[in-house]
Amino acid sequence: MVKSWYMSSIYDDERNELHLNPPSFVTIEELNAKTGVLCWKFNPKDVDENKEFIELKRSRGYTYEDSVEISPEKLPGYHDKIKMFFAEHIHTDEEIRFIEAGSGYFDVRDLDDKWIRILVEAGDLLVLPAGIYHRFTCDKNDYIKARRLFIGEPVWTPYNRPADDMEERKKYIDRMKCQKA
Ligand code: KMT
Ligand code: NI
Repeated sequence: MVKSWYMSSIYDDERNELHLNPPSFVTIEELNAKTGVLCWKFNPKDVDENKEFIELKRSRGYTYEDSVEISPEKLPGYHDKIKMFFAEHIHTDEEIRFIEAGSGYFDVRDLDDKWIRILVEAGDLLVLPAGIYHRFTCDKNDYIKARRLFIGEPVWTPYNRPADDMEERKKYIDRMKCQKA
C-alpha cells in the first residue's frame, strides 16, 4: 500500500523523500479524509484477471487505458515533461494511475495547503480527485511505468496554479468541506 507523509518545504532535490524532522506520516485513511485521494493494491502480474480490479473499473466507469514509461531513455522529451509533471496543477477529471513497475512520488495539497507526499510503487492504484492541486516526480531510481485510466475519452490537460476560479476546483473544495463537517 502507498506510504505518505507531510513534506519538508526546504529542499534542493525533489527526488529525495523530503520528510519533516521528525517525520510525520499520514495513513491512507487520513490521506482520504484530508484530500479525497483513493488507493488500492493489486498484483501487477495478474491484475487483468483480478475480479476486484475488473469490478472497480466497471463501477467507476474506467473505460480507457494506456501505458506510459517515464525514464530519460524511454520518454521522448523527458526533461520538459518532467518539468510539466512537477508544476503544481489540477485537472477537470480524476487522475488515475496504476503503477506497473518502478516508483515515484505524487504530491498533493491538503485543505490547509500543506504538501503530502505519496510514494507509489508497483501494484498501487491511485486516484486523485478532479480539482486537487498536485504534481509528480520520479524518485532517485528515475523509472516508473504506469497505466493511465480514464472515464471515456481521455483529457490530460493540466491547469497550473492558480486555478482557484475553475468550476472543478470549487466543486472539489465544497466536496471536501462537506465531508469534513
Ligand atoms: C502525470 O500526469 O503526472 C503523469 O502521467 C506522470 C505520472 S504517471 C506515474
Ligand atoms: Ni496531473
